[in-house]
Amino acid sequence: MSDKQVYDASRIQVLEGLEAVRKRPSMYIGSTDSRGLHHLVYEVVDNSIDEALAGFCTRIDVTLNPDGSVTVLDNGRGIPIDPHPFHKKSALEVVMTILHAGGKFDKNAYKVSGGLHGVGVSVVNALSEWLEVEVLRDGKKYFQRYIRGKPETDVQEIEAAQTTGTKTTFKPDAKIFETLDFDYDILLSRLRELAFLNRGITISLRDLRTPDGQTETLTYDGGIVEFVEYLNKKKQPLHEKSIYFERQRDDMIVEIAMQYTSSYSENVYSFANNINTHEGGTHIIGFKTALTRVANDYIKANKLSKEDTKLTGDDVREGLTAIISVKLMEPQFEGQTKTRLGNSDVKGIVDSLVTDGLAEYFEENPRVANVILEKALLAQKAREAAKKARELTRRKNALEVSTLPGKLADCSEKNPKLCEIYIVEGDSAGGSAKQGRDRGFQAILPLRGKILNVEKARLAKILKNNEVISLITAIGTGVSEDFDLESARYHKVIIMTDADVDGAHIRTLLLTLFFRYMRQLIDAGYVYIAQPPLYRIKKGKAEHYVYSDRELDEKLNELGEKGISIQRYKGLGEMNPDQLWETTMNPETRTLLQVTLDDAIRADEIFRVLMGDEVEPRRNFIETHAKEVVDLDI
Ligand code: 0RA
Repeated sequence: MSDKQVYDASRIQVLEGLEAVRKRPSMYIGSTDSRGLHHLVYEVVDNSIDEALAGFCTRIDVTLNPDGSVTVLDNGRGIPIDPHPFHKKSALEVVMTILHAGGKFDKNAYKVSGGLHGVGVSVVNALSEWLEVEVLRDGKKYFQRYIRGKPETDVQEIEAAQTTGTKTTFKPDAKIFETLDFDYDILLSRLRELAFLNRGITISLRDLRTPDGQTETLTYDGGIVEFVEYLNKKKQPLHEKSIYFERQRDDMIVEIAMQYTSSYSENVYSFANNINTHEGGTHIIGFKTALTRVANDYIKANKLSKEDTKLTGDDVREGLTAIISVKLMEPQFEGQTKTRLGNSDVKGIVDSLVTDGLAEYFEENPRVANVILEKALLAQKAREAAKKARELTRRKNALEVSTLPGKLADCSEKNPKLCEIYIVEGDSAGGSAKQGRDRGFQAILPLRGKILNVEKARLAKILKNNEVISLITAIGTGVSEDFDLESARYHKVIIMTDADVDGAHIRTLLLTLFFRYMRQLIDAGYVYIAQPPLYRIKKGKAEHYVYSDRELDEKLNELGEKGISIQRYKGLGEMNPDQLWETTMNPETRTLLQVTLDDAIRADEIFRVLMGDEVEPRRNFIETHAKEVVDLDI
């Protein structure tokens, strides 16, 4: 893009004030739920990360304040405060109050933010009840405060300063957001990701809402090499050091770190400009193509297999943990969730980097090469064995509906877009659900007992489990390489389990199965968790259902405590069919939680810790996250 175009584009956007952002916040930050709320922090931090990538900032401190505001402090050059040539106001004010004005002054800045984020800090300002910014520059401290995006005064020079930097504090607007509650763990995992992806930068998170001011400081001099080792912390690596390649070409930097473990799953994550490209893209394609080719070439050249074997990509990636991180000037983000990298030149660059780098690594480390490729050859044999088992669960054509599981109470509607399936734990809850449902579009599949833990077994074994077979057959898509989203028989797959230990366990088992073998189902937004009520409150003839202990307290306060009866639901089976319909299944009144892969790594960690072999990390995890997972059988 030429400078002229940049100038014109920003002129057009000036017409659109911050009012537009307040009118349609979701257009700018995706949503106004918890996700959107956290997005505000990422947006501000991204600007400091850009300053770090430009080589001027080494430290970013994020603080959660007791009043619900958040402070982001960096030691960069400070946002310029001089008058902006076009707007005739302080550059700082322009950045803070005009849409898409961020970073336009400095043509030389290595500005990589984009895609999901990169909407600009003015969006954060517009969606904040108030925002205060302090800039340290040229030996002075400057200050400006805004209310819902509007400056209270001009930029003020308040005192002398020795250092440089930018400090932004904002309080998200309760008129915009459904929740104002920042989650320490969600922020920590994103900040940790950023610290891994941008080696050497120090990022801290401090929570002043807690009495002890919980703090974490993250610096990873090893960058994504440490990231891979962190992800493999609870696994058994097949080689001690992770393999690392890096290449810089023109304006692009490509980095790859990889390490094999004894596990059966694949954990390959890709990033473009620090954004997790869940949907993949040209960098991932380049990586996978090269990896498979190098592996097959090595097997052939070194006669590791008697037969004329050809490993597939899945074989070569079994047990692989890898991070592919690219940084480039004009990323093209495509796909449903704008998380697929589209830049076509990236593929070849990544391919040649992996081809050269890995071939050389294998030559220099023949013992490691052998261990890795032996595992891939085993995976290939297992895959052949799984093929037969899988064919049994593959979707049959419409005439063969008799192959659907006997326990499935299907719906009459044939258009998958309109169909829902409730996966229900146990026969008694299944019975209530069958009676309570709208059989027009709601199907019920009761599961008996626990499904198999997919984290501990290869696919061949998993596909012998009856509960898993019923589930996969009912959903219709198949699994793994055979997965076909178009064949989904329902566009809502709803997990409905009890609000107790067993329920939490079954839910996690199901999510693990989806995550590992039907991930596109989650990507497509088809997977949901039903929210049954915890209590029923009766006062006179009026009935109220509440979904949490906090809500119970609020409701009791509201109603006054006289003449009230409270029923606690221990399981779905205790509700009669009408109640179950009204509280949990009726689209008019129910709440469904959509399962997203917003943070696949976080999900993966939870799955791994909760489902893997090692008891110790699982116990630790449960102790620190007791409120989220309740408990599981350890
Ligand atoms: C453009 C130019 C310059 C600094 C920045 C942007 C900048 C922006 C942010 C946002 C958060 N922290 C930041 N730090 C710096 C400075 C150009 C110059 O000094 O010549």
